[in-house]
Amino acid sequence: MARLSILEFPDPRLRKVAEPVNEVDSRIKTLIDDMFETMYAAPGIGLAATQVDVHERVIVMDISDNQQAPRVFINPTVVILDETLGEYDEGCLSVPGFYETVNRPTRIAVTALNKEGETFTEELQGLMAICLQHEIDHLEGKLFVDYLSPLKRQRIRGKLEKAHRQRA
Ligand code: GNR
Ligand code: NI
Repeated sequence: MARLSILEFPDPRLRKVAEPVNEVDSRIKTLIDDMFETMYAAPGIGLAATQVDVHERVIVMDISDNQQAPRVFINPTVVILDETLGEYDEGCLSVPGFYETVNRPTRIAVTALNKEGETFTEELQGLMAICLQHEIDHLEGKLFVDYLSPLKRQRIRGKLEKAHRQRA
Protein backbone atom coordinates (compact mmCIF):
# COMPACT_ATOMS: atom_id res chain seq x y z
CA MET A 1 0.00 0.00 0.00
CA ALA A 2 1.09 3.54 -0.61
CA ARG A 3 0.12 6.88 0.77
CA LEU A 4 -0.67 9.26 -2.09
CA SER A 5 -0.28 13.02 -2.04
CA ILE A 6 -3.46 15.09 -2.03
CA LEU A 7 -3.90 18.01 -4.44
CA GLU A 8 -4.90 21.30 -2.82
CA PHE A 9 -7.10 24.20 -4.00
CA PRO A 10 -6.53 26.09 -6.29
CA ASP A 11 -4.62 23.35 -8.17
CA PRO A 12 -6.19 23.23 -11.69
CA ARG A 13 -6.01 19.42 -11.72
CA LEU A 14 -8.87 19.44 -9.16
CA ARG A 15 -11.04 20.87 -11.98
CA LYS A 16 -10.70 17.85 -14.31
CA VAL A 17 -13.81 15.74 -14.92
CA ALA A 18 -13.13 12.07 -14.09
CA GLU A 19 -13.74 9.27 -16.61
CA PRO A 20 -15.90 6.20 -15.90
CA VAL A 21 -14.10 3.00 -14.86
CA ASN A 22 -14.46 0.33 -17.55
CA GLU A 23 -13.33 -2.65 -15.51
CA VAL A 24 -12.65 -3.08 -11.81
CA ASP A 25 -9.28 -4.73 -12.33
CA SER A 26 -6.16 -5.07 -10.19
CA ARG A 27 -5.05 -1.55 -11.10
CA ILE A 28 -8.30 -0.11 -9.71
CA LYS A 29 -8.10 -2.36 -6.63
CA THR A 30 -4.59 -1.09 -5.89
CA LEU A 31 -5.83 2.48 -6.36
CA ILE A 32 -8.65 1.79 -3.86
CA ASP A 33 -6.22 0.33 -1.28
CA ASP A 34 -3.92 3.34 -1.67
CA MET A 35 -6.85 5.75 -1.40
CA PHE A 36 -7.99 4.13 1.87
CA GLU A 37 -4.47 4.36 3.29
CA THR A 38 -4.30 8.02 2.24
CA MET A 39 -7.78 8.86 3.61
CA TYR A 40 -7.21 7.13 6.97
CA ALA A 41 -3.80 8.77 7.40
CA ALA A 42 -5.09 12.26 6.63
CA PRO A 43 -7.50 11.62 8.45
CA GLY A 44 -10.69 12.09 6.45
CA ILE A 45 -14.10 10.46 6.03
CA GLY A 46 -14.03 10.35 2.23
CA LEU A 47 -11.68 10.67 -0.71
CA ALA A 48 -12.25 10.97 -4.47
CA ALA A 49 -9.62 9.76 -6.96
CA THR A 50 -9.48 13.29 -8.42
CA GLN A 51 -7.86 14.46 -5.16
CA VAL A 52 -4.90 12.12 -5.72
CA ASP A 53 -4.61 13.18 -9.38
CA VAL A 54 -6.28 10.07 -10.80
CA HIS A 55 -9.14 11.17 -13.02
CA GLU A 56 -11.35 8.09 -12.84
CA ARG A 57 -14.69 7.74 -11.06
CA VAL A 58 -13.62 6.09 -7.81
CA ILE A 59 -14.62 7.15 -4.27
CA VAL A 60 -13.70 5.68 -0.89
CA MET A 61 -15.49 6.58 2.31
CA ASP A 62 -15.60 5.63 6.00
CA ILE A 63 -17.59 7.75 8.43
CA SER A 64 -16.99 5.39 11.38
CA ASP A 65 -14.66 6.15 14.30
CA ASN A 66 -12.24 3.22 14.01
CA GLN A 67 -11.94 2.37 10.32
CA GLN A 68 -14.70 -0.22 10.66
CA ALA A 69 -16.98 0.80 7.77
CA PRO A 70 -14.94 1.13 4.57
CA ARG A 71 -17.13 1.84 1.55
CA VAL A 72 -16.28 2.00 -2.16
CA PHE A 73 -18.35 3.70 -4.88
CA ILE A 74 -17.23 3.28 -8.51
CA ASN A 75 -19.10 5.11 -11.31
CA PRO A 76 -21.71 6.39 -8.84
CA THR A 77 -25.01 7.92 -9.96
CA VAL A 78 -27.37 9.66 -7.55
CA VAL A 79 -31.11 10.21 -7.46
CA ILE A 80 -32.38 12.86 -5.06
CA LEU A 81 -35.22 11.33 -3.01
CA ASP A 82 -36.16 14.48 -1.11
CA GLU A 83 -35.47 18.02 -2.34
CA THR A 84 -35.29 19.24 1.29
CA LEU A 85 -31.85 20.71 1.90
CA GLY A 86 -29.86 20.24 5.07
CA GLU A 87 -26.91 22.36 6.12
CA TYR A 88 -23.59 21.01 7.30
CA ASP A 89 -20.20 22.53 8.09
CA GLU A 90 -18.07 20.93 5.38
CA GLY A 91 -14.34 20.55 5.20
CA CYS A 92 -12.13 19.08 2.49
CA LEU A 93 -8.68 17.53 2.47
CA SER A 94 -8.04 19.60 -0.67
CA VAL A 95 -8.98 22.81 1.18
CA PRO A 96 -7.17 22.14 4.47
CA GLY A 97 -8.09 24.18 7.51
CA PHE A 98 -11.34 25.71 6.24
CA TYR A 99 -14.89 24.76 7.23
CA GLU A 100 -17.98 26.41 5.80
CA THR A 101 -21.70 25.69 5.74
CA VAL A 102 -23.02 24.00 2.60
CA ASN A 103 -26.65 23.04 1.85
CA ARG A 104 -27.39 19.75 0.08
CA PRO A 105 -30.32 17.35 -0.39
CA THR A 106 -30.57 15.14 2.69
CA ARG A 107 -31.91 11.89 1.19
CA ILE A 108 -30.44 10.28 -1.92
CA ALA A 109 -30.24 6.90 -3.61
CA VAL A 110 -26.91 5.88 -5.07
CA THR A 111 -26.20 3.22 -7.68
CA ALA A 112 -22.56 2.28 -8.10
CA LEU A 113 -20.13 -0.61 -8.49
CA ASN A 114 -18.45 -2.03 -5.39
CA LYS A 115 -14.84 -3.22 -5.11
CA GLU A 116 -15.84 -6.55 -6.70
CA GLY A 117 -17.30 -4.74 -9.71
CA GLU A 118 -20.89 -5.62 -8.71
CA THR A 119 -23.70 -3.10 -9.08
CA PHE A 120 -25.58 -2.08 -5.93
CA THR A 121 -28.17 0.52 -5.04
CA GLU A 122 -28.83 1.96 -1.60
CA GLU A 123 -30.47 4.88 0.12
CA LEU A 124 -28.28 7.27 2.06
CA GLN A 125 -29.07 10.02 4.52
CA GLY A 126 -27.19 12.06 7.10
CA LEU A 127 -23.42 12.33 6.88
CA MET A 128 -23.14 9.51 4.31
CA ALA A 129 -25.41 11.43 1.92
CA ILE A 130 -23.52 14.67 2.47
CA CYS A 131 -20.12 13.06 2.04
CA LEU A 132 -21.06 11.10 -1.10
CA GLN A 133 -22.37 14.26 -2.79
CA HIS A 134 -19.16 16.09 -1.78
CA GLU A 135 -17.09 13.26 -3.34
CA ILE A 136 -19.13 13.10 -6.55
CA ASP A 137 -18.60 16.85 -6.88
CA HIS A 138 -14.84 16.15 -6.85
CA LEU A 139 -15.28 13.72 -9.78
CA GLU A 140 -16.99 16.58 -11.65
CA GLY A 141 -14.16 18.99 -10.88
CA LYS A 142 -16.20 20.81 -8.27
CA LEU A 143 -15.20 21.83 -4.72
CA PHE A 144 -17.28 22.86 -1.69
CA VAL A 145 -15.78 26.36 -1.93
CA ASP A 146 -17.71 26.75 -5.23
CA TYR A 147 -20.91 27.00 -3.13
CA LEU A 148 -19.53 29.97 -1.15
CA SER A 149 -19.57 33.63 -2.09
CA PRO A 150 -16.78 34.74 -4.48
CA LEU A 151 -15.35 36.84 -1.65
CA LYS A 152 -15.10 33.90 0.76
CA ARG A 153 -13.67 31.67 -1.96
CA GLN A 154 -11.06 34.27 -2.90
CA ARG A 155 -10.00 34.71 0.73
CA ILE A 156 -9.52 30.96 1.13
CA ARG A 157 -7.62 30.83 -2.17
CA GLY A 158 -5.29 33.62 -1.07
CA LYS A 159 -4.56 32.01 2.29
CA LEU A 160 -3.83 28.61 0.74
CA GLU A 161 -1.60 30.12 -1.97
CA LYS A 162 0.38 31.89 0.74
CA ALA A 163 0.72 28.62 2.69
CA HIS A 164 1.89 26.84 -0.49
CA ARG A 165 4.50 29.55 -1.16
CA GLN A 166 5.83 29.22 2.38
CA ARG A 167 6.01 25.44 2.01
CA ALA A 168 7.97 25.71 -1.27
O1 GNR B 1 -12.85 14.42 5.76
C1 GNR B 1 -13.77 15.06 5.26
N1 GNR B 1 -14.75 15.54 6.04
C2 GNR B 1 -15.91 16.10 5.55
C3 GNR B 1 -16.72 16.81 6.44
C4 GNR B 1 -17.89 17.37 6.00
C5 GNR B 1 -18.29 17.22 4.70
C6 GNR B 1 -17.50 16.54 3.81
C7 GNR B 1 -16.32 15.97 4.23
S1 GNR B 1 -15.35 15.09 3.12
C8 GNR B 1 -13.77 15.34 3.80
C9 GNR B 1 -12.71 14.56 3.05
C10 GNR B 1 -12.64 15.08 1.64
O2 GNR B 1 -12.14 16.12 1.33
N2 GNR B 1 -13.23 14.37 0.72
O3 GNR B 1 -13.26 14.81 -0.54
NI1 NI C 1 -13.14 16.95 -0.43
